[in-house]
Amino acid sequence: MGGLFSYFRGLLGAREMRILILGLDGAGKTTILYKLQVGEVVTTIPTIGFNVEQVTYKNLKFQVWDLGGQTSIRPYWRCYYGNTDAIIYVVDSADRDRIGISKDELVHMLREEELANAILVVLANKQDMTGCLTVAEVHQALGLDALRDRTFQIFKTSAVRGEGLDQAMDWLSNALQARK
Ligand code: G3D
Ligand code: MG
Repeated sequence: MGGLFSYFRGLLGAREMRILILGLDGAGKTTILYKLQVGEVVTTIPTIGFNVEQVTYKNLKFQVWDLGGQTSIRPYWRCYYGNTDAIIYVVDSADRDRIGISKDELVHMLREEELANAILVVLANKQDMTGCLTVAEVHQALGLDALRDRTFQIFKTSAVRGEGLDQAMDWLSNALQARK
């Protein structure tokens, strides 16, 4: 069984679980996917400029795409929201210029009715880079204090070093099992 799925083995055989991995382009989503040794990643292109990376293992499905950019493709995202159990939101902590855009995209996403019950994991990624925002600063910049009625946790990670991913996936797995 692949690395990623070993975190979630307690959820195998349960109902289908769907997890979205989202964030601006360059945040580190694809790096995280491969770091977690997911096995085969299938990329589909439902419409121009909108790649979805998908990994499935038994009843667990992970889907990844980039937020930001063209607003014209937003309506297509909805096709992927349904029955989402969790969102892993990846932030480039070194990208001070776009942290505001990242916040806006997150807020926009969380307003979606179909995502109302999704657990949220925020990964303040690229913590290995000098001058990056601290996890507290990312928390603040994303306005996470304003979250209500949402099971969520933020973690500091360095995808390239493989740091912090264990803790985040363990927490998520436990949170998902708690509501299984
Ligand atoms: P995305 O899938 O969210 O668009 P990627 O992002 O996973 O493609 O990562 C974008 C770039 O950021 C990659 O560099 C990748 O190596 C780098 N990156 C991802 N995570 C980290 C991290 O934790 N620390 C640092 N320093 N870099 C990271 P390239 O050069 O290949 O574009
Ligand atoms: Mg990518």
